[in-house]
Amino acid sequence: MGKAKGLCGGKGGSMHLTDVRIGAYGSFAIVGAHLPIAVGLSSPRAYLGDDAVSVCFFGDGTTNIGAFHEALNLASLWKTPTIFVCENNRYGEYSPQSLTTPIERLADRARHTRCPASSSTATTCSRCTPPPARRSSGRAVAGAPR
Ligand SMILES: Cc1ncc(C[n+]2csc(CCOP(=O)(O)OP(=O)(O)O)c2C)c(N)n1
Ligand SMILES: [Mg+2]
Repeated sequence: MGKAKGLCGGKGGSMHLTDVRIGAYGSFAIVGAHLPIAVGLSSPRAYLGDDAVSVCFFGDGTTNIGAFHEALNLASLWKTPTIFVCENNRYGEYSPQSLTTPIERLADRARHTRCPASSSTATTCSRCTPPPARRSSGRAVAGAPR
């Protein structure tokens, strides 16, 4: 059931959450479709000179989608302040990572584009040392050409 007072006025589910007033530019039913959009949205930030970054979240299965690799490629080439957060629950729908993905450590997928990447097994950011969100944010801002 959709909620009339919900984010999308009851017209979309969890894959269509958008509220541009708070900077939530969309989740989409096509796995990985939001990643190039996040890069595109963060691209002008580099020229505006502020410290804002785009943060996009996705799952382990999404790293097998072409849009993931395209997004990393452009983010690295243009040095956009984009943070890619992969939440690895080791499954894409019903398929375990071992049946769909030839590598174990998914952060390695960033290597071929030279995007700096790190992994953590902590389930809350405050337990990570050093906090990867803060470290990634610093990198993203530093990478942006001013
Ligand atoms: C292009 C595309 N292919 C297939 C699907 C069907 N689908 C929806 S969620 C999903 C699995 C996504 O797995 P993962 O990225 O690991 O995210 P998780 O749900 O585990 O957080 C799939 C294959 C889809 N929505 N879009
Ligand atoms: Mg998953």
